[in-house]
Amino acid sequence: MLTRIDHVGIACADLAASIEFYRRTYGFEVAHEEVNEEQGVREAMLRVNGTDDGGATYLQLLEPTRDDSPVAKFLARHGEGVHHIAFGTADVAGAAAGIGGAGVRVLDSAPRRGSMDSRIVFLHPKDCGGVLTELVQAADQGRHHGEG
Ligand code: MC0
Repeated sequence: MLTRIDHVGIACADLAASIEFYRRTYGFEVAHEEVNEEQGVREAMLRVNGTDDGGATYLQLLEPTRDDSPVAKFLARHGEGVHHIAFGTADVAGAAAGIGGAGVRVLDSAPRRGSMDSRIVFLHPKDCGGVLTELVQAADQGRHHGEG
């Protein structure tokens, strides 16, 4: 059902400075940048392996765009660091239904738009051993499964 690690989300206070750290220190380059107003983040996806066709693994650097956003709250409470882990699936709604049926709180009643037009659902960290967990269906995985 969950077939790979799609990305690790990392909360940062200054996106440009974090991008520069990952470039200078590890040689990772930005594959994609966008603002997601619904989630309150400005984000950069740094590809670690694979290609941008639904099979890659990324580091996702997240800077809050507003003070009441989840990432702003996380930074205020914990400081910079790992914010969530995201598992890739070909069927995010089905995976969420299965996991929710096992008693884990699913935070989104329907998939929302994530990075690069993916479809995403979050699971409550308190039901996942303290790890905010995201399920991701990449845009082209939907097409493979006839969902446009
Ligand atoms: C909060 N908690 C976390 C956490 N955020 N624990 C681990 N990892 C995190 N990231 C813990 C707090 O420490 C606290 O525990 C408890 O959860 C309640 O936290 P809170 O600060 O009072 O905040 P709530 O309850 O209002 O909201 C927490 C919740 C929320 C996880 C439900 O942040 C949420 O719905 N997150 C999902 C959306 C999201 O994070 N979006 C940003 C990334 P204690 O023990 O101290 O009480 S968007 C994204 O990543 C997209 C664009 C993408 O991937 O494509």
